[in-house]
Amino acid sequence: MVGRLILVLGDQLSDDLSALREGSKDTDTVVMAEVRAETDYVAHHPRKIAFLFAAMRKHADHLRREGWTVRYTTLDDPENTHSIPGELLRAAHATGATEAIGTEPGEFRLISALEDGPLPVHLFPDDRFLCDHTTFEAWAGGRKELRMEWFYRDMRRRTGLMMDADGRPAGDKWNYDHDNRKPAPDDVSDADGPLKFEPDETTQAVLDLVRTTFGNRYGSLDGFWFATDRPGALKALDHFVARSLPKFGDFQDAMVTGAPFLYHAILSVYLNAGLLGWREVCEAAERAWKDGNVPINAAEGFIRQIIGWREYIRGVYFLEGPDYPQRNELGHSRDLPDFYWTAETDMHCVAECVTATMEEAYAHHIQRLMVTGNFGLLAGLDPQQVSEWYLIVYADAYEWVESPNVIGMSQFADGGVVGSKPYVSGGNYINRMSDYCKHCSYSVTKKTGDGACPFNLLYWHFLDRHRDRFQSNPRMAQMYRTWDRMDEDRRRTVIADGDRILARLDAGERV
Ligand code: FAD
Ligand code: DLZ
Ligand code: SF4
Repeated sequence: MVGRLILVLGDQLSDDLSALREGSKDTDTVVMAEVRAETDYVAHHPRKIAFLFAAMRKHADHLRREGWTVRYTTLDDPENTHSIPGELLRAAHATGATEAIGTEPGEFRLISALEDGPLPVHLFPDDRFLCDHTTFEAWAGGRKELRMEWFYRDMRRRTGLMMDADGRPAGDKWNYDHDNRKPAPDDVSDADGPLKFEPDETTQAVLDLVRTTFGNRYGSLDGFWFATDRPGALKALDHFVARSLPKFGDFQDAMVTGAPFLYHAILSVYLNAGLLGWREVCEAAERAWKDGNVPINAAEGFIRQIIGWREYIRGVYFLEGPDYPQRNELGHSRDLPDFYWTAETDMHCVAECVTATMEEAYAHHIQRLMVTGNFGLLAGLDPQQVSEWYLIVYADAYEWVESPNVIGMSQFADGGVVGSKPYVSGGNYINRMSDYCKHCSYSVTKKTGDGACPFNLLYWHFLDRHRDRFQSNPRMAQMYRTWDRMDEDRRRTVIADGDRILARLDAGERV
């Protein structure tokens, strides 16, 4: 009997995958492929490609050990058609299969390519998430605003995570974010960072292939340390819970020069590829809190990121539809400055975040939101160019999660679906949460003139140029009152200085 093909994509490396559950080990063939269509739809960071290829190869071996027949195409296979539909068709010719099944990809581009390809693929829902599309639509339906906090509370009730028996949240508070805003600690070092893994033979072969093929691209492969299989990802989870989670809550928003990881989980890369699942990760945090090893604000804060933010962001992507990544509600059109690729800027905060990103394909949330994202929004950068940058540079970036975070949360290009107000700040916020300003050639206390922090200038410039849209937003009224209280000369100087910074950006001059 001729079986079907079961497509497993690079970010579907989970044992409990809907397409595998629907398939048969006796008759079906799993198809996995390293293809240029996926490595090149944006020029992904080589570290991300290396991570995925090594993890894909090991997962293929794992599936074979589990009794599956797996047809795996490597990037350097001379017969490789270099597209997922092409590889499915080739597999169909080789096996005689006339049907293919798969799990819904996390990107509209690939969903259409599979549905409209030469061998149509029947897609099953990706149920590795807590909230399916129908549940999210039902939650969103009829609401004026899609606030994450309300969604999160539903997810807490639904999972029972950190809930008392009487249906109340543990500690009688849903959200401990207020306790999670401590500035950078003095004594932090990378010793507190993630568990690092020596590349084994499979990973080394992939690193050689990626270096040869993508060596000219932006991003470094040196010192590659990601786990590339599930046992490694589980060790990384244990390490995070024991070493960093106790302090995760307190220092979640802090930024320190030379310490890119602080007490963050560095688990999104594994979660998004399918090496870890949301439930086991949340249960590990809950257990650590119940055992008294982790304070409540840390466990709650972490669980909120996973069953709150992560699920909410995915819900928004699929609810809003394929045009979402193209939105540009504020009409921003400035080109992405070169320093996003080179780190060659006098703004120490930006240079730090971009350098860490080049080296690690990682930056933590506040660096992404309040440094590189904040600058993009203040400077009026084209949100599609900003979004493409984020999709390229981070090892955890896939469109379902990257796009609502960038187009929505960070650039306000969705007009307020994800956030009720734009995440903008002047240099003061960065100064409070980091040691960056101490090492900067700009002065964070200087509000105008030579050497004034560009974030300070562009903050007011942004508010002024978008007054019509934002001045009636109650959450921004205070900012406009402060601006309006400044004397007119000062306001004129700020705008002129802001114009000068923007003109320098446009001229490609160093900022
Ligand atoms: P931690 O800070 O330790 O958080 C724990 C986990 O919570 C993460 O592993 C992640 O799975 C989840 N999480 C937290 N916040 C979010 C969020 N807003 N959306 C989704 N999951 C979240 N996350 C991605 O996974 N991929 C992206 O491409 C991505 N792009 C982003 C772009 C911008 C502009 C911003 C502001 C945020 C982005 N995020 C993205 C969210 C967040 O920054 C990363 O999930 C986080 O930095 C990953 O590192 P960590 O594992 O150390 O996370
Ligand atoms: C990101 C990525 C890359 C770089 N390469 C591959 C690949 O060669 N083969 C594959 O199956 N998947 C790859 N991926 C992941 C896909 O791009 C991902 O499945 C879609 O973007 C949907 O999330
Ligand atoms: Fe960044 Fe301004 Fe601080 Fe410099 S002074 S590090 S540009 S916030």
